[in-house]
Amino acid sequence: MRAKETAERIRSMEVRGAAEIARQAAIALKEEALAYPEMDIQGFKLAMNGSKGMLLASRPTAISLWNGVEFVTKGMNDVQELEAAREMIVKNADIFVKRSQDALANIGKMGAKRLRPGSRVMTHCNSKAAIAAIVEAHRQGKVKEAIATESRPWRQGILTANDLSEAGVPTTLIVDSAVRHLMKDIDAVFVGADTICSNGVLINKIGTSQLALMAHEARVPFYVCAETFKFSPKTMSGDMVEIEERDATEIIKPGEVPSSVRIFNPVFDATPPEYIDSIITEIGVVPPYAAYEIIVSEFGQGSIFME
Ligand code: RUB
Repeated sequence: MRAKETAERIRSMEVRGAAEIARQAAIALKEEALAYPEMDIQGFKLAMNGSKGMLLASRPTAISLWNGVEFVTKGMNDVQELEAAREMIVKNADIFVKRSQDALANIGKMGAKRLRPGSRVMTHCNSKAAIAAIVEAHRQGKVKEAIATESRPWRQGILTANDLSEAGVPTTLIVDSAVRHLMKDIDAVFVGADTICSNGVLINKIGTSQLALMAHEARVPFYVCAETFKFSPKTMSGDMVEIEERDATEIIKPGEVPSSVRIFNPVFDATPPEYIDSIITEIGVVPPYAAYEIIVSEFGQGSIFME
């Protein structure tokens, strides 16, 4: 699928989840590179930069999208020959997609080690990385029950309940406001990440910080399952993460409240590192305070000099 259509599918959330939007953006850039009809390298670079801009504008919060398109187009401006540039984009996109898929298996294996047999685990929203850990732990006979939060307003918890039960995991679906009521009986919480900042702050689906606070209060370990491309080099250069706000129609139907009532629909929130026990990445289990080192090792010290 080409960039314009992919950007629209990401904006409308037909394609969603931080890793999946990054993968689809990488594939779209590959398609654009393959479809470029003319012979001039300058036109190719302009077209690729246009596609990149369109994809980046589709959703603002997940750094995976930015890391994905940067990975695919890295070095393009130094190439002087069209076929070499095309080949490079295609190769980079294939590498990114494969690495991101392989990462899930590692995260699953490492995440599963954090559980003992008979565990009850909770998850929020619909994170393929968190689900990988729960499903692997279940395969090892460690999961007694998984609890999926509904995740209003978009209700990604329904997707999670389906994913988990399809994998054979005994699953319970709860409304978000039932989290504290259940927390005392939970052995671990696994969530995903849209962005991990250089100071260890986690940005994930709205409500994640409430889960973390309640887990902290109940002394329940809180784990973040995140591929290294969820870490943000941009925050290392001081950038703030933009929290996406979506349409009021995701929360209410027309006429349910007077038009004087403001509807506010922020869809991500920030969890401080002190509520996070570990971040489970494909290269190891690390404390949130290691975010800076992960960014330097994965993206290079030079990444802080970006615009
Ligand atoms: C999805 C969400 C997920 C992360 C991680 O939000 O917050 O927890 O993106 O997902 P939305 P994954 O539905 O608004 O995209 O582990 O699959 O990358």
